[in-house]
Amino acid sequence: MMRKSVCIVGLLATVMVATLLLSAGSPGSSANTAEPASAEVKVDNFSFGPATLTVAVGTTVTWTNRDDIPHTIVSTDKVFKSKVLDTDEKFSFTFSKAGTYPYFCSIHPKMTGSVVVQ
Ligand SMILES: [Cu+2]
Repeated sequence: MMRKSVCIVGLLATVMVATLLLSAGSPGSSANTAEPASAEVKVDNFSFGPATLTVAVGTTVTWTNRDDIPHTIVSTDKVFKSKVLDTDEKFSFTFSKAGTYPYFCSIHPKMTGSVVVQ
């Protein structure tokens, strides 16, 4: 009796180890989907929305000009700089280092925003 139950426990343990090995071995897509790889900032009505965006390291941020006036996205610390974006034009930048990245519109310098990368 005792021997049989030990045997079942051993079998269960073997199955569990095998399952763990199988799930660890497959290059799962679930591991990297926990944090968003992209984020959006809308440029509209002379402002950035959200004005402060917090993202994880490695995130690509895309600004889209929803205004009917041209704007630019220029990093205060010269990390990135867009061309003049007309209506519905986009600019993307991938943040590979943690930090705070303030930016502004060079046409309307009172338009400011920042991206916090952590
Ligand atoms: Cu502007």
